[in-house]
Amino acid sequence: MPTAATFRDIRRLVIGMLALVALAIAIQPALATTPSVAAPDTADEAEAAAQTPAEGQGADTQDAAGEGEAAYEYLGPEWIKGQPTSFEEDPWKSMTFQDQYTDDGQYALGMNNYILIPVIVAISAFVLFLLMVVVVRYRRREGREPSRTTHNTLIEVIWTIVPVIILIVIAVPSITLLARQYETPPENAITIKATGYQWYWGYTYPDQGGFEVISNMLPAEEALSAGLPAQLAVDNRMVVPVGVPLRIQTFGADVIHSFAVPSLWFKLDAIPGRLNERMLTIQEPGIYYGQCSELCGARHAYMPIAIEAVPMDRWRQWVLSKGGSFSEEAETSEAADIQAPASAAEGAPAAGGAPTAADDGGTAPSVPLDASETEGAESTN
Ligand SMILES: [Cu+2]
Repeated sequence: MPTAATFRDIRRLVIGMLALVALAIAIQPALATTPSVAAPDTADEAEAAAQTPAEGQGADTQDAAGEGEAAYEYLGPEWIKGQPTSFEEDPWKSMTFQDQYTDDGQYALGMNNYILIPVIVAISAFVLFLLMVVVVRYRRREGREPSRTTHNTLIEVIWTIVPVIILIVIAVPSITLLARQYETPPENAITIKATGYQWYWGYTYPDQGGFEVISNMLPAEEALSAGLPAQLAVDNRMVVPVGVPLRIQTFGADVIHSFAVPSLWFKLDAIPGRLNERMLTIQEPGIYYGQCSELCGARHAYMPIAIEAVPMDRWRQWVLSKGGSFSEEAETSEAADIQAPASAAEGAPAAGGAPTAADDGGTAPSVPLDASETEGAESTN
């Protein structure tokens, strides 16, 4: 017979477990890791990236978008990495996630494969097993007295603790993933603004002169004859540098669209009057397909997304071929000036201080700037 004291013990146990869950949730932001890919160091990085050239680009690989653009050659169909798999092609792969080409995507896929699926399978199998035991063992039989057993402290403690442990095991990686997805792009991330229109995408590069590339779906015959997937191939891809942090901004020009690329673990709504932003770092050069994922009208199904990730030097070629420009050289030399101790000489404006204080040169403090102050000053520009 369970006593009142036993119930008090159980209650204390449950409260303790809840506190543990709360703690696990609270420490999550601290566990969120920083991106493994370093920020681009312009020249050096471009050189390094150039050493992994996009091989296998024959004359037959030019994209339908290539007309008239000298210098830049688009990646061919052999570079397609992010696209759905048909059941005929590979039944198993057609039912699960696409291969992932970002850190977040691999983390999320790992969580699905090694935590969620095993937990789901184990619980389902256990419940099925219990159900079968009950059905077989306690079926109605002649002359059988029903059991009148109630309360079993050990079992009650177990069925409290085990679910709590399962929840913690799920909560820790889950909230870590959430925190990773909210990570702010570094200051020197390359900004690309994806604007959803009814019914196509526009990609603006504000750091490279603000040119916009309009991207429309290719007609099926045209795509297939180029060896590209119908319904996904576009006339102008969103070309980005690989391996460096990108600041992807989304915006809706008319109605709500959603910029979604499954193989990059990226989905962000494009909303009129609101600029959404998320960091994206692509690990490998390649072509990654996605689609508008917010029902946006009659041709919603015909506004695919195609991202082409290439080494930095090739990306710069592409930007130039589109009439874009680079002010990075100017920016970096400016930054170098600010970081040089000489700039802290008397009369120099105090970086990070209020602009007004810096203006009246005489009163500006001549305290040498430390690195953190310099960074702060840059970020306010
Ligand atoms: Cu749309």
